[in-house]
Amino acid sequence: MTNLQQLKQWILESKSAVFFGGAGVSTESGIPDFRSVDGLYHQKFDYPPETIISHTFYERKPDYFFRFYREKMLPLGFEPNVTHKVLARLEKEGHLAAVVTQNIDGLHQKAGSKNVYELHGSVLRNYCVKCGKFYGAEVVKNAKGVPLCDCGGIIKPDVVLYEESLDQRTLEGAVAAIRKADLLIVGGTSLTVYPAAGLLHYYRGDRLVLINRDETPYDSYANLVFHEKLGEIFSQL
Ligand code: CNA
Repeated sequence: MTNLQQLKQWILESKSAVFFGGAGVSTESGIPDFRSVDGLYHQKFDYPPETIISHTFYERKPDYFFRFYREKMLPLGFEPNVTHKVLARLEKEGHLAAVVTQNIDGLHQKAGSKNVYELHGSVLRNYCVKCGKFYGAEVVKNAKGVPLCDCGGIIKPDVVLYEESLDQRTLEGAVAAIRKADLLIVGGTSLTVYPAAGLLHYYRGDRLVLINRDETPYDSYANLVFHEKLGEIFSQL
């Protein structure tokens, strides 16, 4: 049996699979990831991206933060690709219980997935830090400089910055789904950003599948490894 046949069989047999993904899930929609050669980390800025996307930097230089955020982190106008769509279908068919994602682009929901744990938040949700009023992404996109609420407070994207902690309820939901999973498919993530990458350790089963173009520190833990593009695998599922 080939690895692909094995994966297909495991999916068919599964009733509580979880897909755990990262930026590589959306590169085939045209959104660059952070660490590939053509990703964000290889472009030139005055500061490294980790510095700009940190809470300290956001507090100290909000105008610079929002300039970078608008230009590089606000993925609006993109469409789900085959991986997002097949995952939504597998949920409908009763094989997939949840998607746990490090992405902030909202494309899983756009593809139809219902049970999505967004570990790092979403650019589609934005709140005034003073009065809590909700704003969509367009207001942030179209603001000149720092986006401001009617009350004068800063409109902050509901995105987890470096130095900020993950939302506790989201984290607990993701952990519970992974604990219960009879199949865990991990894809499009370098598995280097913590605590997200550590969630893999909650999986108890022996059907851990890793689909990533580049090698990851967890390759040796997996029961099946594909060093291929997600689209190539998912278009065959
Ligand atoms: P990463 O560290 O950039 O790693 C991405 C991984 O995906 C790399 O190992 C690539 O080899 C792999 N990859 C890229 N394209 C494909 C593909 N088509 N098929 C298979 N593998 C592919 O990204 P992580 O998600 O691991 O890092 C976590 C960060 C990135 C999170 O905080 C995200 O919020 C953040 N991020 C999100 C987006 C988004 O929302 N679309 C975009 C860029 C960065």
